Amino acid sequence: MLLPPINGGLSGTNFYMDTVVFTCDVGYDLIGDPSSTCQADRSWSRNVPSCSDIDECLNANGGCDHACTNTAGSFYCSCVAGFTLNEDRFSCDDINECNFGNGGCQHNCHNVIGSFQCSCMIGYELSADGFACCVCVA
Ligand SMILES: [Ca+2]
Repeated sequence: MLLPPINGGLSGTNFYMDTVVFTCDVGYDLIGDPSSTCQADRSWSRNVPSCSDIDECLNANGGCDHACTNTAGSFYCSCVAGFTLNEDRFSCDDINECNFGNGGCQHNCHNVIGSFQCSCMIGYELSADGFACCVCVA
């Protein structure tokens, strides 16, 4: 009896004139002949095909907003810094850092797409760390 290709399967029996049909798992392309027939001399008419991983990222970036990473049998999307992957696993939304501990800003936090900025109340100056506010020393 033939063995199925790696990452695939087969159906059928190995009696004379029987045809075995090969399939590949989701995320794999079948390379070769999809079926083989048992012949009178007990050999098979075709070689077992192989199952090759589909690089989903090559086609329209896999549908990902930002980064697409191909994996064996699948792929996944990820987002650049400052963005979070939505529940649809494809699209990326800006993270409003100001909603989390005021973004670490001592006074005011301003969300911008992909980032955020701190600012200080009148009479204060933003310190070099970009978060703390200090009294202006002229
Ligand atoms: Ca893949």
